[in-house]
Amino acid sequence: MKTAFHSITIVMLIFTAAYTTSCGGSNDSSVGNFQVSGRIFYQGQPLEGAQTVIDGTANLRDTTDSDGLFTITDVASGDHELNILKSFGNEAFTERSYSIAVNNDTDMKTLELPGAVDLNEPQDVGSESMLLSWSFTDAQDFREYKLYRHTSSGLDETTGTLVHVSTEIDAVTFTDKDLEPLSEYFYRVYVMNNFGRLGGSNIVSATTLNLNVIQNGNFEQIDSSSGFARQWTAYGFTEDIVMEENDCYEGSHCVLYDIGAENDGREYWIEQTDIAPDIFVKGARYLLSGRYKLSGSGSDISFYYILRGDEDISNEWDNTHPSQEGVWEEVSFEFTIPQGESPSNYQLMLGLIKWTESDIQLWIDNLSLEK
Ligand SMILES: [Ca+2]
Repeated sequence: MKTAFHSITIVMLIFTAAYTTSCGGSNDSSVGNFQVSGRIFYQGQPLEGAQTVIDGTANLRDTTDSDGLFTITDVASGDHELNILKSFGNEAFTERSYSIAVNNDTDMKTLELPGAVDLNEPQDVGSESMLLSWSFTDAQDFREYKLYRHTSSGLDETTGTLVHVSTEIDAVTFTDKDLEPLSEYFYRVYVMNNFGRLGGSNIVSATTLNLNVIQNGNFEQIDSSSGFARQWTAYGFTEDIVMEENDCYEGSHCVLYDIGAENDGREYWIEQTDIAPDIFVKGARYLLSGRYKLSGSGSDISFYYILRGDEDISNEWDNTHPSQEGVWEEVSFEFTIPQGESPSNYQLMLGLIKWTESDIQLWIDNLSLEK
């Protein structure tokens, strides 16, 4: 990069030298007698519709024609900054600024704008992170990429939050972390040189996924020593709670309560402990849901759940009568995490009570607990 900076410094000095006058800079933008002209190229072609402006002054501006030509008149002698900017339909833009010194009509000849950077649609979108990537700039005076994030599409350097700076021209990916679940985020990358912006990308957005508080809620990960689903513990009449590989709702593992007639009135539980306390947002509403399938004549069962911190936070039960035996159905509960609770961890228990004296089989799969 040192070599590139060095050569750009020389280029800028040549520009300055070529247009510097002996009388030196007054930085006076008041009306003068000179004109500044040039021809602008983009990716090897004359660029139409580029806005050129001197010192940001309203009456010292022009837009390039179909041959890429511009002429700004009434320029006073002295040092000025010429800014060239081209906006594209997708909100991407490319720009470059030149320091110029004027003491007569000045033709800047051929000026090339760097290619606008394409920001790709976010990938690997999770509940709290997503991966951003963009195309390389072709600007030889590249200094850094600056990636900004915002919660709406009105995204620029002032409204956005700077989340990443990369000074390597080929370092064009970044995983943004610590995002909120179920939230939409917008991104834009700016390309900078030592003097300012060289362009801005299009704006992309994505919505983060729900945060599933439950680990291994689909029971697909099996502990090799116990043979039971990882993160889960069965208790109560554990000999009747087994892992099943056939006819699961999804994947090749689910939990089967295989209960004989003599077990009427007994309780069967699986639990997940050590749920990190910071995973819940206090005051937020959560949905606990899962799939179940019941067979046997016992259509009268109750699901229970208990969410426990230092003490029970929420518990409910649901008498379930599946509309059709042997068909997967959904069960769900909603609850709110109360304010003021600060347990060291949470514990979630899911239970079953059978009321009738009959053989039943109950499969459960795809448990989730989402904000
Ligand atoms: Ca499963």
